[in-house]
Amino acid sequence: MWGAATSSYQIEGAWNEDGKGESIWDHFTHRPYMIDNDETGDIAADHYHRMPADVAIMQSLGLQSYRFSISWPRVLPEGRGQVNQQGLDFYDRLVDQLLAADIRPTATLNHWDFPQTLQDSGGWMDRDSADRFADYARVMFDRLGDRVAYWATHNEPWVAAFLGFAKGEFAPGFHDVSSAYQVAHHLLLSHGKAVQAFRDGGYRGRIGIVLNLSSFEPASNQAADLAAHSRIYQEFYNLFLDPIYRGSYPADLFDWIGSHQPKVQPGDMEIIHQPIDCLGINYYATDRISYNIQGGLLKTKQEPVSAPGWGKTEMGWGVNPPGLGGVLMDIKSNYGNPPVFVTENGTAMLDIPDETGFVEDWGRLNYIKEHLHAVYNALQGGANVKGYYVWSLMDNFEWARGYTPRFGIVRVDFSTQKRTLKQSALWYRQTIAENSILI
Ligand code: PNW
Repeated sequence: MWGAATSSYQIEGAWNEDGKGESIWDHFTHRPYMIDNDETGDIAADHYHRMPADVAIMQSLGLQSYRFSISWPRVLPEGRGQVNQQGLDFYDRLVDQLLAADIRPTATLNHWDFPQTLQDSGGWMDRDSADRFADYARVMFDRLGDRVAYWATHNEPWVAAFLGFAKGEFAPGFHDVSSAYQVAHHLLLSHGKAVQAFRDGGYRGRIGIVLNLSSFEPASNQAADLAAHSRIYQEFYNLFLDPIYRGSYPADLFDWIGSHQPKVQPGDMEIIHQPIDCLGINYYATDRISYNIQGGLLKTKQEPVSAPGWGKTEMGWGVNPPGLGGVLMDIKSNYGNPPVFVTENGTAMLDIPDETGFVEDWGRLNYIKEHLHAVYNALQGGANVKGYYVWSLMDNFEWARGYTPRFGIVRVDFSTQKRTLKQSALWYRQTIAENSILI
């Protein structure tokens, strides 16, 4: 299944229209110096007002599925209680337009734009957030559950917990590593409760979670580097995959972090350990891991790895297509070969438009092509890959980096909101049409 992905805060704009409540990303971006050039998602790609035209672009590309996310405070302005009918209607129309265009909707419930009202009373650090999330999930299942093909509870809980609560680079911008582990636990607990609600309601479609699974290589075969690699692997993989697939947290990592361990109540692990239908994997890059005395709680250093001939992207990330194959084979071997989707893969490279707005983005095109070869190889190796989504359908608000890094296969001129297909989009359209990786 060929697709493309976006997220609500990164494209919608209309941050305070039609009854929408404030999200932690609205709040964070409105504080000075939190984002490059003090940019915000107030308008973003104006998708909230241009949705029908954007779906027409998807249809022209021949997308078979579109992965979007739902803004929780657009639907529940206070995070709980009163439903904002206009917000709910927007997603209802989006789903209907997608189906009319023969595009399967894949909806993510939390791509980080959490309600500020709930943040003010403790947010994800508060255990109650898990029940609030399940209530919100139920509202969405009730309205869209008859038409959405795939649901994801959370997008990249590691990023939400650690960049949001330990490193402070993302909203809500806290610096407290203990909170990050507690938030990770509450995100998992809320995931389990939402899956339970989904099963109890007997809705159509399937449900899972999306994780950011980079590939990690130890810098050497010395014991200190191997142990450092193991800690990083446990933090990004086992911390989330083990509770879901095995019902336990990684013991070695928990010994290492000691007093930073989250509080877990009896019964929590059973709630988290629910069967899920599929796993979403976001893959961008590979990092080389070494032991480093100054490397934070885990005492590690991460350095980007690039395959021969590739430099670094606009994000400073390396490019290593075989890494994606490695991740897919890893999940196959260690977690019982579940159905997986590559729910994000793509790159920000310097785009230089011509006077019509067209971009010959051969670098991005080659990036996508080589990663598709890696997916193909993993399929040949028996990995259960069901689909691939390019990140991203269109240029958008790249979080703390604002509008400078552009990930789209469709260019957005943010001064006019004009959309122009890039070379990579033309190539992707043909690849989808022929169901084969074009050289
Ligand atoms: C993912 N990191 O985010 C997100 O799901 C997207 O919203 C985002 O636009 C995309 O990747 C590109 O960045 C990440 O620093 C952001 O490790 C940062 C990191 C990882 C993933």
